Amino acid sequence: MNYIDLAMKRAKESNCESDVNFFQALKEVLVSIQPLMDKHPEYQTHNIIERMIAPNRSIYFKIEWLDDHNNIHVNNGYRIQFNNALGPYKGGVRFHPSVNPDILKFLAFEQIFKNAITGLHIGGAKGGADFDPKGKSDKEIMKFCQAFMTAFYNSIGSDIDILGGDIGVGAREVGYLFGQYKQLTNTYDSIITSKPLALGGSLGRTQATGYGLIYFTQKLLEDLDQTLKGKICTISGSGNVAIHAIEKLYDIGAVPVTCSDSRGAIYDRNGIDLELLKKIKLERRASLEYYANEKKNAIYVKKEKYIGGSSYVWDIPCYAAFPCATQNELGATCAQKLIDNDVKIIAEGANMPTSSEALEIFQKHNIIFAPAKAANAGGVAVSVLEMSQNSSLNYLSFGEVDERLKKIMSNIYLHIKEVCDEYDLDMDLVSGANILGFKRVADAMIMHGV
Ligand code: NDP
Ligand code: 2IT
Repeated sequence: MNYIDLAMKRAKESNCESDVNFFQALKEVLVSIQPLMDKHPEYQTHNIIERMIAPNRSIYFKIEWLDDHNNIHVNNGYRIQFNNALGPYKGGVRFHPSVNPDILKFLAFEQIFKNAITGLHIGGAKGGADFDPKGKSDKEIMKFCQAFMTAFYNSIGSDIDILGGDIGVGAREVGYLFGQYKQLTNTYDSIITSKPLALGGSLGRTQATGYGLIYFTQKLLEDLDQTLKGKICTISGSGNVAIHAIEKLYDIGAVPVTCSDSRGAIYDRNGIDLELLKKIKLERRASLEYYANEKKNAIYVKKEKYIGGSSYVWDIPCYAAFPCATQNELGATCAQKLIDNDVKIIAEGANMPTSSEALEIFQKHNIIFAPAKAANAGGVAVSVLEMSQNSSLNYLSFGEVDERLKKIMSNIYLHIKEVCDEYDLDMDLVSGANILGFKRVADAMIMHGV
């Protein structure tokens, strides 16, 4: 049995297989690094796979908090500090009822390679809680964030582990988390990014993931003598990533026609009304149903009406599709529909939004596929710019951050392409990204010694 098969077998035996999301992410990485392993037997000598696929530390904690009616609630909190070979742990925090150890383990595992691919010196981590921010008052959000931070603040630090935003955690939550850390430690230590500007946040961080996704896609298409200009694009989600991807698509002359949330999807054939979308999702934190109430030409389809459980977003013919909501939102049926409608490129804004079966279908049809690890790395990259501004006290303008983001996304593409050329992978950017990220972390682990 070869080394990779053996590592998979051991992972299964240690119950990884029941962590379905983690096992999916793990399998994708391990399958694609075979050419790297063939070329570098030293990774087997150093037993790198087995060492890399187990988290360094997993912290599980209880969060007790009081709602506005003085009822006491208990939630589960987690921080998975997966790998710090390249630098301090770094990764977002997710507040969503679906959060569990499996989901955070897959997110932290993906984060290791994404962070490595940026070329910046950060390790990989992820955290969160099974808390549902929907319907909570501002005071309840504050109370929850304070309790979350109190439960594990002594496990983080600006050169140990730096938190960030993710689903359900934006500038408001980051502000409360940071405030509580300051209160508990009497420091202004930069232990979290995506901070509000007034608390030392970076200009351009809010936009970075969505903008970076489009910069990456443009760079890749440029290489193929193609462009997004004038093209119909479909986007899922309507949060931070989706909204800023839509904004950048308009900037470059593309036509984004869909968005979605956890309750339904919108198709607006003339292009999504971005101002209205921002008003509904960012100001009112309301359902997309209001979009259709205000724009009579738009079609709103409730989730219960999706055919075969496949989001209505993927029924719409498009040149490029950008899944920007959540993991495994784009399954085999959606993939087949996109192909039947002649899609040319898929670029992942969310983390692992494409199921394994859907990815296989895209690969079989030679659809250009930009994996999340590369395509959505602009967010964490600008988080590192935020950390650097906090420590140097030298703050950048929006234009400076945006220029650096463009450069980072372009370099990510060029480095992945170099790996693809070196290993004869043509445009298999999934394998290229996995090999690039894995190699950087593996080399650092060897240098650290056992
Ligand atoms: P937000 O909380 O801002 O938005 C999430 C969006 O996805 C909302 O529209 C939400 O709907 C929708 N959504 C969430 N869960 C589900 C679900 N189970 N089914 C359908 N829709 C769902 O999060 P972000 O935009 O920040 O994150 C989106 C994705 O991008 C995630 O995968 C995240 O890990 C990834 N990502 C985020 C980065 C960042 O910088 N923020 C960086 C890199 C990746 P509703 O409004 O109804 O809740
Ligand atoms: O998945 C991700 O890269 C993020 N949620 C951003 C993490 C960060 O630390 O900015």
